[in-house]
Amino acid sequence: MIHAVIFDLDGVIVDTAHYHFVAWQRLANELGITFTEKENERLKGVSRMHSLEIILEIGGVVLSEAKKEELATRKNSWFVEYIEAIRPEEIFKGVKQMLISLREKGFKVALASSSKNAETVLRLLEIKGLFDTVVDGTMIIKSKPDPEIFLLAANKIGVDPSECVVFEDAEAGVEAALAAGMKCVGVGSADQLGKAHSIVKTTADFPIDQLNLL
Ligand code: B16
Ligand code: MG
Repeated sequence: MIHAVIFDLDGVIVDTAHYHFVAWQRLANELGITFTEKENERLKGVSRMHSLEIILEIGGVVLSEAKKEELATRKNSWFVEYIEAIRPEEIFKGVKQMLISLREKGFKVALASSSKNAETVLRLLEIKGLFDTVVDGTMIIKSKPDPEIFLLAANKIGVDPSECVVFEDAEAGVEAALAAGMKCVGVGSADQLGKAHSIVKTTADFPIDQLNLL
């Protein structure tokens, strides 16, 4: 029996993935690295520093740890600037109602985002109160595809991993959910998310009365 639903944030609840891309591309441009939207797929769900390392690898650039810290901080300041304008209307269609319905039906609802900015985004979207627990990038050591973030979320709501369904838009996130022993609904295309138990175009396309059929 499924007792809990765990949501990723970027790309599942709101399109902050786009703001991440714009900020990373700005940094890549400064470094003389061509960074495309296709390559950006590799960054989804992974930590800030790991994202920077992927971009440097694409450009064949090697930098000191101190320089990498400086660049990651610069990218984050742009990202924070971009997301200041986020409004509740930007929540993907049907998702807010989905969160409300899940809790009405007795499911625990958790948020598990690799982002250290997740609290800010939830505040701007005015949906923090719809989650039983929020786990973000400030609370974990290993980011997705490691299962740590989902196992921590399950632990906090007191539900066994086998009774959780994860909604994820990133390949690394699907891998993390499966490694945690959870069911996973991929949000996006089968090319990247083929390992998920089910794939939908957008989060609210998944009928919640089918959670136990996954
Ligand atoms: P930050 P999610 C992830 O959020 C993003 O998908 C990923 O692209 C980003 O690098 C990561 O958060 C860290 O974000 O720099 O804000 O700490 O998809 O797990 O909600
Ligand atoms: Mg995501």
